[in-house]
Amino acid sequence: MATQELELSLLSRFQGVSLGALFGDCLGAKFETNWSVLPYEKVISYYETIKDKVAMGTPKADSGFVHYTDDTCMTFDLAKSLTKNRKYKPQDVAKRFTETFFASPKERNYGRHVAKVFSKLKENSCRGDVYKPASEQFGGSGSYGNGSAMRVSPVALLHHDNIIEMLTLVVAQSKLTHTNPRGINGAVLQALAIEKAMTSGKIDNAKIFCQELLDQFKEITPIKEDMEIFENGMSNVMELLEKESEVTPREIVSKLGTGVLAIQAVPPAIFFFLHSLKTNNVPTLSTYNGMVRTVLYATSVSHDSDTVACMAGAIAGAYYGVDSIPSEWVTACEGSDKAMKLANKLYKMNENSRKNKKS
Ligand code: R7I
Ligand code: MG
Ligand code: MG
Repeated sequence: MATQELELSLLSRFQGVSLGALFGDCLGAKFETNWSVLPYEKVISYYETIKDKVAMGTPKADSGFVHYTDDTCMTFDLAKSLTKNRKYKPQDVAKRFTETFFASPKERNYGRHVAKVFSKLKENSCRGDVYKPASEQFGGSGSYGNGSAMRVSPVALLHHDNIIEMLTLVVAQSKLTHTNPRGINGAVLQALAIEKAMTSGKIDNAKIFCQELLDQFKEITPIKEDMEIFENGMSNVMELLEKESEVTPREIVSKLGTGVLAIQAVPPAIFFFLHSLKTNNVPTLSTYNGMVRTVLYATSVSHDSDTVACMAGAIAGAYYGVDSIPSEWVTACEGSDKAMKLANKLYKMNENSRKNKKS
């Protein structure tokens, strides 16, 4: 890739995060319930079919005909609350999460256990201690599903360039649904990965990127319990990165997981982004740009395809910018306009707070 391709505006990177996450969720959603590794050709065929439908103006291919799932519902709810209130209001976020869930509990494919949190929040009309229902999940140990990491991108955008504030909010918003240290640390690692991709020029060495990210995570995460599990996950990512084109989908799944738990989703998302940096690491995907390679790769190999592709898409968007997402898919994805508007608002808010910090 030419270096100039990465001389992107910060705004393009913000929009890339928002639309990259949406692109990953919408594309991966088609295969979420398919609990096996898919041949790349199957995912490519779906990707191309949607592109063709849009390009040919096929009936029923109106804007937004490829629907998003809970990953985007919660990302939008969080982003809308932050931009509307201009600060984090836990009861407002809890209310938005709950209302959106009850508007379509089945169609959006929420996690199986998180529904209990929303039911309890609804019983109390999202008043009082809105963190309590989450703390009662799984006998009081809290969920370590990937749900708080999958929606964390707006926090990374709002607090770009201010890691301490970013992580304070990452932890707080996680605790609305996921209080287990593993669930929270998944969100911390995902937010740090987005920030690192956003602030990177051309990444020449994927392993160094990964090691630096792990070192930063270890040093800075506010949640010190159960960190080793992520250290192991990231060490496995580095081991696989070394193998370059020889790594097989089966090895990825057996070493990293690619499933519904935070530890099975965040390290793989980072892996799919980093391993797709080189055009030829997955030869079947080599004709696509880095963003599309990342999302197709994550979708094909992951069990939790919508969520891992959503996370990988957000990281890739931070690095490649919004123009890397094919325009046909931007048209096809439900909620593209909203994703763009929210990114623009978060950009403005972030720009203002960076200006205030300097003055
Ligand atoms: O984490 P969460 O919001 O689920 C997100 C996933 C994504 O793939 C979405 O696309 C959606 O499909 O679901 O919801 P939770 O229900 O809190 O966690 C997801 C799953 O993780 C649970 O249904 C459990 O199978 C598992 N899990 C646990 N299992 C045992 N012990 C989470 N925490 C635990 C635990 O403590
Ligand atoms: Mg989903
Ligand atoms: Mg999922």
